[in-house]
Amino acid sequence: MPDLLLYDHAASICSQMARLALVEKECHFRRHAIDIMETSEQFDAWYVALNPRAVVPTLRIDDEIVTDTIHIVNRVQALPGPDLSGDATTQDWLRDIMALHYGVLLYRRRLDPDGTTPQIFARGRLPERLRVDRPGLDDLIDTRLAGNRRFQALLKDPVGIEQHVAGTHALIDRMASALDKGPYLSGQTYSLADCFATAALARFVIHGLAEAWKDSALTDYYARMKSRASFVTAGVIDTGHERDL
Ligand SMILES: N[C@@H](CCC(=O)N[C@@H](CS)C(=O)NCC(=O)O)C(=O)O
Repeated sequence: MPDLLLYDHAASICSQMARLALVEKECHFRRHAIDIMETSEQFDAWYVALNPRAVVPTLRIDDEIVTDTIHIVNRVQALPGPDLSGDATTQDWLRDIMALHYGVLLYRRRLDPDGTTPQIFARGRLPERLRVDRPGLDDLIDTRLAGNRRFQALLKDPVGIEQHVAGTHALIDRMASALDKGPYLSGQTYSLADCFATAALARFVIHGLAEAWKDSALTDYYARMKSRASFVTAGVIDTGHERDL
């Protein structure tokens, strides 16, 4: 087995997906925590050299660097261990679960009674600080600032928010329907699709969306996913305050 090192952040949904894939693949791996919140270590030069988009997770496999969660879990699937490939729908599930805007689901609930979202404002200011603290990141910072402006504009648009929430409900319904065919999302055995679904459902629980599936097959499914040892070993989080995400 190669040497595996995952650069991740405990609460990040993408990191939880990658950890679930590694644990379910029965890989021994080490973790290097990247503080993406307080000290913004993802913008440190050494990390940007590994992951030019300055996001987590990143997987090092011996001397190979793999970025992007979908690439990471597919690369993990190619390692020796249980087959997590699922059926022909697996890659669609990975794409569609990843495509949801988890930030909208989080911030639409307005963290403060006065309607402000302090973390977003802080994150908006962060790139400006980085221009001074960590020079040489101008393109990355410009991209982040533009993304933050789009995000803040979206959060002021109730119709846009509603579209994202409706898209989430549609995906929840599709997951529930897929479970009519069998115990797992993609095929008759546990697969990468279940890694993504578990981390997403855990996040939906925190965002108050669990009501949406309470009468569906997802209730039993989520209980089964939670009872797998990987839920704890991979550090999947479905409790706590949104402010900590
Ligand atoms: N498409 C990327 C998205 C990764 C991503 O957005 N990661 C978040 C955590 S879930 C992150 O690192 N955020 C830090 C930041 O935006 O500065 C992937 O799949 O790896």
